[in-house]
Amino acid sequence: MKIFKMLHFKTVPEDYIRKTAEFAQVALNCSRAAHQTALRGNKLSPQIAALTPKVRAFIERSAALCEPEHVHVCDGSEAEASALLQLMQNQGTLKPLPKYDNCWLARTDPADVARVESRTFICSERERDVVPAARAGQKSALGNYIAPNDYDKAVTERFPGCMRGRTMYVIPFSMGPVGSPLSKIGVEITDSPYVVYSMRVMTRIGASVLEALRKDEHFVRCLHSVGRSQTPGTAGWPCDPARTIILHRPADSEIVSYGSGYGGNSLLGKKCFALRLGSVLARREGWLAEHMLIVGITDPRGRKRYIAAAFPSACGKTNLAMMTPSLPGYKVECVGDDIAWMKFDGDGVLRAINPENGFFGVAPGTSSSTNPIAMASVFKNTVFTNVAETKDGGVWWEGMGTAPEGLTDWKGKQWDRKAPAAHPNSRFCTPAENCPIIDSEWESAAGVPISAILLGGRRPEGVPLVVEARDWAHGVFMGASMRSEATAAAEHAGKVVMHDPFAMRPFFGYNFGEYLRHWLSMPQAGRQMPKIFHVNWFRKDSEGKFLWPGFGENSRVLDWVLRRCEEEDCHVETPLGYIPKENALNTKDLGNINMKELFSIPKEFWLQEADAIGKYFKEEVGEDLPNEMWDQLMTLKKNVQNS
Ligand code: OXD
Ligand code: MN
Repeated sequence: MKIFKMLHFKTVPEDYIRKTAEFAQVALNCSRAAHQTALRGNKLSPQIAALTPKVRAFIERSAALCEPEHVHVCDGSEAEASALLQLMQNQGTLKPLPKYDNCWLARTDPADVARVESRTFICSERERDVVPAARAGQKSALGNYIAPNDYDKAVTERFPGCMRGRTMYVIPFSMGPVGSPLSKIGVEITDSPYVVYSMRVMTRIGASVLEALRKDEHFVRCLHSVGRSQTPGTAGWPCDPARTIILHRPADSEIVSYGSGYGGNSLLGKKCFALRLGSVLARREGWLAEHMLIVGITDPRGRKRYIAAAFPSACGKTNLAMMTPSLPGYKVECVGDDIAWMKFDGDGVLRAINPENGFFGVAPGTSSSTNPIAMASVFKNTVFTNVAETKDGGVWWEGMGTAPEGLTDWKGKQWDRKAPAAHPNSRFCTPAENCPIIDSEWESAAGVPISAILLGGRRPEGVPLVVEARDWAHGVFMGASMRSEATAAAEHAGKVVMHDPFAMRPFFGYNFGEYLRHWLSMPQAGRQMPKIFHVNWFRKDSEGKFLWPGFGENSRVLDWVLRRCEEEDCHVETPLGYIPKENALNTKDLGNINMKELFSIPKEFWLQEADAIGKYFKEEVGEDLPNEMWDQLMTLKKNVQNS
């Protein structure tokens, strides 16, 4: 086996931050001569020598495969961050946004702008581990399967020598507060300084994680390369879109990603680890890894409860996570905006942590009226990607207000107003600690107690504002039958309504039928089961106008949810589940709301919906679908027919 190349700068010189590019280069890359000397003497820097054997072996194998020029183990220090920023400015990946405090703008290659679901695969010995029975040997909407041989082939076709001439960064990271019993550790190897910098924001990285690894050696191996660019002119944003692939092998706790530098394709802690591998770990260990935000809500009497909520991307998840309630006396505090890891504790309480450390939020649509809290969070220590740039070194995106003159669009051209100035999936990457309403318990090692779970989607037609599930199994059925209009976060086009069970469709790490079985197994003696609700902020009237104002007014729905958690008798039964009793939803001072239409349950629509759900279950899941789900569907049909 080829000897791996490894070097590390041990202590950061005093003038590290002040020095320029040249210094950053030396600091991060070490000189070739020193490199050779170290190899000859077979000397490892103390930091590398101190790594656990498993981490060293991972670095060694990755370096032998990718043949980087240099290896740098990230310590998470401020000096390291400054050096990365300097390096990225030199390479043309980032530019400063002088209008704000330590904010940066990246423009990706226009071919590398979203998650590529069609190139995202899960590997296992048996296809059935990943793909439900109904789709055996075919393409599945619920998980792309790749066989071990093809997995290995995909790696060997892409990775050998892919980091030649580049630095290989090693990022030890923790998903969740370091040391929490609910947290997990990963090590991401990447050749992208943008990824390193973003991982600093989105996860906890560095020395404390290495320390934790000394106690428990298990970690998820994440290997990432932007690839050897085939496209000319992509120096600032190297990528290989034609050959992009994102691979997961849950049985080996391994993620391998090639060709894309953006978002969930490259920040491997997020969707790849926290959801795809996370869901497999959760099933194995008896907990839940979900695509859910977590918020704490305090009512006017000072009673506080936490809820988790699953919505597909771009359904206002970050807005709900940072809501400014319009109802007097209510307070919302944010624990997380995207992912929840939840486990029942010894007292039978479902406890949740946010495994992330930052927000990777969709910029367009965020404004001081839709999400003032996000706007108060993002203008410090933030990396913006693919937003438009203003003349005075600021940012702009659609939905932020009137476009100022002289905008540069996300492609770096003067904006001609013919297409959006900011890419619809442009993002801010912001530390969670910037959020003025971050919950005091957001880093609690024990997690926060969850009283209710909300499920939702963007449903312009037929689906009431809020419906409470009759019981847990009914709630699981609601999750299994979730649908929503497609979003810009992935490569789907148009506004089609897609099935997106539990908002997890692109993120299941294993057979969806088994996932449902896992959810159904949650109620056990002594456990306090959260109530489950389905919400839809997006219902429209016959003229295409929203029936509900949304945003801060959604606190009115949360108020009803909390009152239901207190077992208040403020509900009535419908064919779909419980909805608020007449006048039970607080609409005071809201003006003219057509409550009748907002809560109507059109018979024809629901018979069709039930058919569509049945078709989906049959064609996508088949015999792997738990019988309870068929029973629930029958109940729905019967209820609607009899209504
Ligand atoms: C996200 C997504 O980026 O769900 O959070 O796509
Ligand atoms: Mn998400």
